[in-house]
Amino acid sequence: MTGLTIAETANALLKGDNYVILTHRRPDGDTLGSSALLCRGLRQLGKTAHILENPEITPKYIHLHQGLTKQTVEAADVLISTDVASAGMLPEAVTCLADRIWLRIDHHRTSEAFTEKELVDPDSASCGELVYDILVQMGAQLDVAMANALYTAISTDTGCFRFANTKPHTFRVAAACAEVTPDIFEINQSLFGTTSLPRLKVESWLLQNMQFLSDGQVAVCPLPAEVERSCGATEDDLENISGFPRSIEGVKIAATLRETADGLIKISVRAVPGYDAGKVCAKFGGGGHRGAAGATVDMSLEQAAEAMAKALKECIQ
Ligand SMILES: [Mn+2]
Repeated sequence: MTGLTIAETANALLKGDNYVILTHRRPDGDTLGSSALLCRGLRQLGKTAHILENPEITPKYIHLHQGLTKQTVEAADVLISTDVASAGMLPEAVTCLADRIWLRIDHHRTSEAFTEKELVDPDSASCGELVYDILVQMGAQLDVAMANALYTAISTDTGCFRFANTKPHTFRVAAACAEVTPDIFEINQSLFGTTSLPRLKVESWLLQNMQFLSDGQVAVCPLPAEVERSCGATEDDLENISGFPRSIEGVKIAATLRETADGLIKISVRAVPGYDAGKVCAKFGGGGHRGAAGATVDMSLEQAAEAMAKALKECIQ
């Protein structure tokens, strides 16, 4: 593995062609937005570029990839991943492609090198900002579609510029988007200004069933799949549901646990500055950022909730 600078990444991309971009499973605004930005930027510069179709993309974000995807990877394709911290984060059907990734662009702190080349900056709030810096270096110009994809990436990974990862650079890149697109208000309104009824029902259930520990500094929220179903909640409705317990006054670190379709438990931990969600999740074989991290465990929902309660209480002491 070679760690690249922005300039070296730009040069390497300018030399090559026939790019296919991979995104992560349970795709969020950052992996989808940064891949769309990269694909459009490469095309603007005369390259052949596609995004490999992600079967888990949700209706809320599907417009970002419209006209950019293809369904298979050919032998001559050069693979790039955006916002992918490990081979295990790739969608199940394409984990076999991990060995073929030529360049990984990412910002996960606990990530491990697994590709030929990588540009990883854990201080960057979003992967989208890194892709933007690379494209600027390559001579690309933001157009409206690129600005909308980029703004989606950075606003979702910063909780609309509220999380502790938000840097001066984040605002500068957001300003560059606002210079180009008339859609900032509309994107904010759709991503942050409205809440679906199923989401409110789930939040209300969580409020009545979550466990508060360590004098209310820790919250543990096991969310049975049956509750999600009965509330009529989709993945779009539940995006960032793990941020909900942490938003309660006094909570320093919180875990939300969901049952996956294959019988495992997906844990998401959110922490305020001074506490390390990534460290907690690493104990369970996962990882992520200080403020937001995750792990998947093979336990029952109750067992996993108990284990998390113990781990979170320890990290408060
Ligand atoms: Mn990200």
